[in-house]
Amino acid sequence: METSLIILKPDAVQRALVGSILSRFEQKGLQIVGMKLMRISQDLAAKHYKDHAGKPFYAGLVKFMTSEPVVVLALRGVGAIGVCRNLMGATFGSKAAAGTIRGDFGISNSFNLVHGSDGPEAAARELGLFFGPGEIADSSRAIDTWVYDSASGKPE
Ligand code: IDP
Ligand code: MG
Repeated sequence: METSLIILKPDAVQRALVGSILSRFEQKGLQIVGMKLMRISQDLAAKHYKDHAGKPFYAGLVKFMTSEPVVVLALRGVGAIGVCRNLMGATFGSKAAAGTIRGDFGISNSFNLVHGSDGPEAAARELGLFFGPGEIADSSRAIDTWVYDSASGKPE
């Protein structure tokens, strides 16, 4: 089981696409184990996007991400980090494949609706930035007996 940090960016909230985008993740079988609406501070944006500091789009990215509230999610599932990236699609809305969140809901390259951790190390770091102790639920879901094949003793 993996947990990924997902952000429904300010454009997703302003365009009233929170429900539609969240449905994509839920319908796939991912479990919501953390969720909150929040305004990202300058400091938090800088920490979250530290690897992009100095890039031409960095200032605009921080301005965008701090401009209006976002919905922050912790999503759990088998291979959740890669599964989420596949559901999101390529970075640029104009290039993202049809059927993906970015491909279906947007066309902008910077206002691309959703952030998702890009690997286990990033996920651990980002979950720690956005969720405090006790804010991520450790509960099992009734439906998981049908979402996964658990005949071997572990979900597959
Ligand atoms: P990702 O969100 O698909 O992981 P990253 O390369 O990590 O893509 O970039 C972080 C965010 O910065 C993107 O989601 C997008 O909002 C923005 N961004 C990335 N590259 C560009 C660019 O070339 N122009 C404008 N915005 C960009
Ligand atoms: Mg990234």
